[in-house]
Amino acid sequence: MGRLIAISNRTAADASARAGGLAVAVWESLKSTGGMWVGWSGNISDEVPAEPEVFTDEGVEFVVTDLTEQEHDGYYLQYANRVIWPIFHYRVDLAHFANPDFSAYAAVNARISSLVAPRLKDGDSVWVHDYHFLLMGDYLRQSGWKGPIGFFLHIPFPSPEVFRTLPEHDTIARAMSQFSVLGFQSKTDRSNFVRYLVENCDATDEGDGWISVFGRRIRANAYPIGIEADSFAKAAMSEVANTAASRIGRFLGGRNLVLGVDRMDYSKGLPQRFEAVGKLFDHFPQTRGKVSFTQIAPPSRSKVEEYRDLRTQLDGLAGRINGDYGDLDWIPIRYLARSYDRRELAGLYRIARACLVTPLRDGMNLVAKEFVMAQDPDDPGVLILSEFAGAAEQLSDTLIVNPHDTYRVAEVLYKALTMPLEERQERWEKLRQTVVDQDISWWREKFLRDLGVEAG
Ligand code: GDG
Repeated sequence: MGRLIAISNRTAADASARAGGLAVAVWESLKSTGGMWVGWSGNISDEVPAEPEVFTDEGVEFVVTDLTEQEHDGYYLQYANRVIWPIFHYRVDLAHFANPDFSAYAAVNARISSLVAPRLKDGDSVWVHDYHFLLMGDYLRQSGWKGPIGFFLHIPFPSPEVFRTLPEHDTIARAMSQFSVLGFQSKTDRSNFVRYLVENCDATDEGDGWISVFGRRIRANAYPIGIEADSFAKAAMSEVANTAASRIGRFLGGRNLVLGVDRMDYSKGLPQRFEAVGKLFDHFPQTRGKVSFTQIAPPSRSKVEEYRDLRTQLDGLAGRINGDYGDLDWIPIRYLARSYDRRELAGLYRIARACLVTPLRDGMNLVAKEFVMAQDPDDPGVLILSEFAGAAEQLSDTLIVNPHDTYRVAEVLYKALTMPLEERQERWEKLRQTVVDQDISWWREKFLRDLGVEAG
């Protein structure tokens, strides 16, 4: 059996990073094949290191390298996070184009490829992750590697019209065509990619996932990522979860909890969500003093200006809504810009009456699936999910909203808060079944089977 070689921006070289979800899934496959994991060490050094750091843990070889300040800025902070991220999330208005950043992005892809290529052996399969390494297939092919290279995109792939706003769309699409199997989160993302190839690269969609393009036959499919469903359900009943639930319970004093949990990112639709909650209190005055909205939003990418601006905007919005509607004994919006233990989150999900998962665009959105698994079967809460999250394709039995239509979101939230128990249970049972059936192992096995890897 050949080895599986994973390439991702950050590896789980540190055992604490193997705690959840994706990292566990990749780690298990690497362990079972005696594989290798290659990526950035997370450190910055003054010069490009002559050699990567190489070490083995539980039979898995790690090959990690520091980046220079210039590489980190151009490849990671600028091109990956200020060009690809906004464009792939349909925020062309937030993209900052600068040719030197693309050069830095390409150079880091080439450098990581040069660490992988000499270590590959016949029978190995490569699995590249995410938008940091869109060019990796091309560099590995240039080095002479003819074996399988899988690629999984965790974020959306935009419509061809939006993808074409990326100055380097042509180079990127050509490079992506060098992968053997391309995995997308949803059918929509897959069809956007294929439509681009058909319109711009004279590709043919042969059906059953096969595409012929640039004289090659590649596969492109939707592989919606899942969660460790059973383990999350257990986490929601742990001691730590119970303690978190009773702490927030004391604050709520019998009021209904509406919850949001998101990295603080402009793709997550937080300002629109806050507006929608304000509209709930405005148009449904009977909810005033009876409902409390809590948003957990750990800050992320705070070195990037757009993320700092978002923080300022949310601070203002929460203050305004609390000022307008709050009372001596009631805080309408609680916004906590910090992170909590996974089990504490599970406890909060469990006692929430409704969860607002309303991104403007999202590859999948795992919070939606975690919320489902954490519910109490005797009294499940209601998930309100954006139609623009990849998860909406699988979780269509829940309440689906357009997050831009904030008045409608407020109405749907009211419907969720007043939904009879029987309807809540019926909807939840269907959602639960989907999340359990299509969990993280299902996702990994489906992808690796198509790549031709037999990994446990
Ligand atoms: C990308 C794509 C895709 C959140 N706050 C805390 C915390 N979290 C955890 C959640 C969840 C995860 O972070 C967020 O997952 P998402 O799926 O919502 O989003 P991204 O980070 O944007 O991830 C996304 C994903 O990749 C996987 O392919 O679904 O579309 O954008 O697990 O629970 N975890 C802890 N404390 C917090 O305060 N411990």
